[in-house]
Formats: sequence, C-alpha cells, structure tokens
Amino acid sequence: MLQEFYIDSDGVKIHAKLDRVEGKDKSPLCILIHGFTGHMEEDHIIAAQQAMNRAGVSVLRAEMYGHGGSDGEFKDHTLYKWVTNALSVVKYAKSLDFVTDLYLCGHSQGGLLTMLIGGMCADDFKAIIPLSPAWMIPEVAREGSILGTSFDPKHIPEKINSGDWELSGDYIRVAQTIHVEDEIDRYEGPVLIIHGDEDEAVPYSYGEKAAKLYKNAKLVTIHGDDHCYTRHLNELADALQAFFEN
Ligand code: FER
Repeated sequence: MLQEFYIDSDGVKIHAKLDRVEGKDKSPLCILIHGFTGHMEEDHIIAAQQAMNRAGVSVLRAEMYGHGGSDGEFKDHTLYKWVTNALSVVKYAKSLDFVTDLYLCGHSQGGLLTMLIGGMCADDFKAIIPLSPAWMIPEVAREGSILGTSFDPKHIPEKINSGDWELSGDYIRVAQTIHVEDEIDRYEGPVLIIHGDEDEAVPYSYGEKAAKLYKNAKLVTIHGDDHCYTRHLNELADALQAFFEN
C-alpha cells in the first residue's frame, strides 16, 4: 500500500512516500533518504525500498530540503536544514501507530545524515544503515574542496559552482562545523554499512573506517561496484533483505 503526502518541517514541506507491507497491522518502519542531487525515485533508492518491503519492513521515503518534490532550492540546502528535516521525519515516524521498531537508512549525503541523526536520536533506532556514506564532506569542506571543486576554506565564496550544480557558500560554512566522529561515538546500536569498492564519489576507505569506529558495525562490500551500485543492484537488495530477515 503506497501513500504519498507532505511532512511539515518548521514550515518547510517535506515530500514523502510510505510503502507499507501488505496484510500486516503492525510492522517495523525504515526511513530512507537519498543523497546530494538525489531523490526518492532513483534506482538504488527503489531497490532498497523494495528489498526492505520483501523483508517485512515498511519504508518511509522522504526528500530533504532542495531535493525532489520538497520545498526549497537546491542551491540553498545545507546539512543543518537536512538535519532539521530529518528530525521532523523521525518525529512523524514515531507518531505512527503501526510501527514496531524504527530504522534509519540513507545513501551518500543521506548516509552522512543517517550517521548524524543516529548519534542525535540514538534511543529511537533499532539499527541505522548508512549506504556509501559521504561522511568525509565536513572534513573536505574544512580542507577546501567538495566533489572535486576547490575553494579557499578560510575565505568561503558566495557561491560554489561545479558546472553541474551551484551551492551557496552557506553549505560550506555549515559543513565545516560538523564533526561526524562525535555522532559515531554516541550511537552504540547495530550499524549496517554497504559500500561499493569502486565508488568514484565516496572512497570505499570511508566505509571501512566508519565500520571500525562504530562499536557494533557490519560492512557489506559490493565488489566492483560504484557509488550507486549500478552494476550489482541486486547485491544491495540482497544485503538489506538478509539484514532484516536475520
Ligand atoms: C563530496 C563528495 C561526495 C560531496 C558530496 C558527495 C557535496 C556525494 C554526495 C552524494 O552522492 O550524496 O565532496 O560534496
């Protein structure tokens, strides 16, 4: 059963779709969030949603500020806005009567968000699932580059332009303040990290490093695959389904 609606996040409309497992009054629920420039209909997001549904888990896909059908312009999005949006989505999910256990899963920048919200709302999740998490963004923003575009980290420009996208300097200002290790430390529950070892956008070493830093993490490697698992989408799906069925 699919429902489509908006969740209010302090006046910002967050576009959401809820895919509930059929024939069950109650079920676990996983919140699922896309990455930078992404949205909820991408192949890897749909593959993740369908795999979790097959494992008996309902899925709430949500699009963050400046992405998909949610409010806001892409150029104005920041990680603080995404954190505020994600907190609103978590609050909404906790209000749903049918939900037994709650999970949080996000891809890339959504994986970074998953790691931050995991630390901030540690009591709310049975497990968190960062997919190819782009948790080096704060570090590289402090060093003066994002996605291969360079800038002076001490004199942040008004706009950052890659050719493919444009961001306000506030994206960098916000990213530079974030220390992901602190939120890794604050989350003691189970963590499933899935990462392709030929990821061209987020080096696989960041998946390995995060798996070591968490107290209770499992890393599933998708061998020979890229940032969005385009070569072995079935392996992403199988890893998620197996995690929820065990
Ligand atoms: C970066 C490296 C990777 C970055 C973003 C990503 C914005 C990936 C994001 C995604 O796919 O969500 O430096 O800066």
